Amino acid sequence: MISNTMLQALNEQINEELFSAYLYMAMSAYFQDKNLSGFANWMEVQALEEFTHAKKFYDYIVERGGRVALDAIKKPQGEWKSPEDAIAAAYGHEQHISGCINRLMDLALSEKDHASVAMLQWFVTEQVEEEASADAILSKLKMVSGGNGLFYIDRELGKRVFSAPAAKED
Ligand code: OFO
Repeated sequence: MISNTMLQALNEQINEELFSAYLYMAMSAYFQDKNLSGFANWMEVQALEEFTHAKKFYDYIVERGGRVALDAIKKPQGEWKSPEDAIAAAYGHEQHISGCINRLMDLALSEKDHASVAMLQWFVTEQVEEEASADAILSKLKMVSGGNGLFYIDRELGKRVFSAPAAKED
C-alpha cells in the first residue's frame, strides 16, 4: 500500500508533467509565430512526451491502488525574448523537473518504498536525457547566435518525430 505522503507527491508530479506539456505547447506556438517550424515541431514532440510522463505517474498510482487527483494547470509563459531565450527556459525547466524527481526519489528511499524507487529510476535516467537534449540545442544556438545557422538548426529540429511508448503487457 502506498503512503498518503507518497500518493500526494506523485499526484503533484502529474501536475508538473502536464504543466511541462502545456509549457512546451506554448513554446511551440511561439516558434510557429516566428516561422521556425522545426523548433515548433521539436517542442510539440516534447509536449507529447510530457503527456506520456504524466500518464506513467497516473498508471503507477492506479496500479498501487491509489486515487489519482488532478489539479488546475497553471498558465504558462507565452513570450520569450529570442529563440535562445526560449530554449534556455526549456533547459531551466528540465533542471527544475530533475529536482522534483530527485525529491520524489529521496521520499521513496526514506519510506523504504522499493516499488516507487524502481518506478522513479526510469525518470532519473530520463531526466539526464531531457537536460542533455535541451542543453545541446542551446549550445548550438549560442554558437550561431542569430546568423544563418539558425535555419540549419531549425531544419534539424524539424526531423524529430514522436514515438509513443510501447503498450504495457498485462
Ligand atoms: Fe521533460 O521530462 Fe517530464 O517533465
